[in-house]
Amino acid sequence: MCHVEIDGARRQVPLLGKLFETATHEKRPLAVGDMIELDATGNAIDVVLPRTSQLHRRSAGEGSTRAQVMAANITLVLAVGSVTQPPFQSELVDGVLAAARREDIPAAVVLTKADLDPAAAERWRAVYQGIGIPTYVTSTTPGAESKESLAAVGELLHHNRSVLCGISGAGKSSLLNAVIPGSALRVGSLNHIRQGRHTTTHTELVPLAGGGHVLDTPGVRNFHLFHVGEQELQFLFPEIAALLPQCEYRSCLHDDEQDCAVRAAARRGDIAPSRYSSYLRMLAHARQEARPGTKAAPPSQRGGRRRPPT
Ligand SMILES: Nc1nc2c(ncn2[C@@H]2O[C@H](COP(=O)(O)OP(=O)(O)OP(=O)(O)O)[C@@H](O)[C@H]2O)c(=O)[nH]1
Ligand SMILES: [Mg+2]
Ligand SMILES: [Zn+2]
Repeated sequence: MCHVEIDGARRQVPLLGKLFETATHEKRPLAVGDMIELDATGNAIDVVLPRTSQLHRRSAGEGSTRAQVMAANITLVLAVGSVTQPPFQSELVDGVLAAARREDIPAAVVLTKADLDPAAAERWRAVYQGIGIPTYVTSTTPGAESKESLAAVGELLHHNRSVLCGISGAGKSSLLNAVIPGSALRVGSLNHIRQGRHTTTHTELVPLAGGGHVLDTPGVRNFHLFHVGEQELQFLFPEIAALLPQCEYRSCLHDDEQDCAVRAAARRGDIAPSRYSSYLRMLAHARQEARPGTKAAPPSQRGGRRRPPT
């Protein structure tokens, strides 16, 4: 059964069995945000229309080879992370940003709970603004609301079909409640969240009174890209992509190669340590996926030098 919106009204409609028969790499035939057509009886989903965009990751569970489409037909990805309680998880945020970039979907970062640690919020804001990602620092605590940034996030949501991605307890539902009057999504107690219980248990597409739609998702623990090639990954980090022409080896993957401009920039602090470490971890994942149980070839076997040694 799926909840669908038809001519502004919500209905529950079953999927026709044939939609499960076509073999794809996806775990489910339908994702939140999909546009559908009903069959002739008007009582079952017959066709899933082609998507304009999709945000997908490797489906959770060890050894899973299928993709989980978190959201379809979206125009904006918001990576949401609390600056503390729970601690900011840069690898997850960086994974979400890389996935959005891979699908050409504009993305922004929302740093929540700034009231609890304004200095940490400022540090992370600098990291993401530094690579050209619009970043919003928010607090929804009554009496300490960040009115301006909440208004800016609201404005963004009203012009998009957005999806919010972040770990459980990051404050996604609280954020939506604060920027969208009357949305009244359930907000969790941190005690429950610490015990591993999610407050939001399914992804819901919420139509906004002032225009736009937003997808509130249950928290994700990790965000592994689906089948990303180790050579592709570097292009999903804009600050790394910008330095590629300066690396000694054309096929440099920027981990243990000599004369690597990316490593040098990371050492100087021109690339944020958290971003570089996210890249290295994602690279390790990509390698493992490509060649389970093996280590990558050393740089000397990975293609020629870009320029003669000086
Ligand atoms: N201090 C402070 N606490 C916040 C803020 N935003 C949210 N919280 C608290 O953080 C907890 C989790 O908030 P939720 O909005 O339920 O988090 P969520 O990301 O929707 O969680 P899931 O639905 O489980 O994925 C609640 O106790 C909120 O009151 C904030 O800006 N400041
Ligand atoms: Mg929630
Ligand atoms: Zn390099």
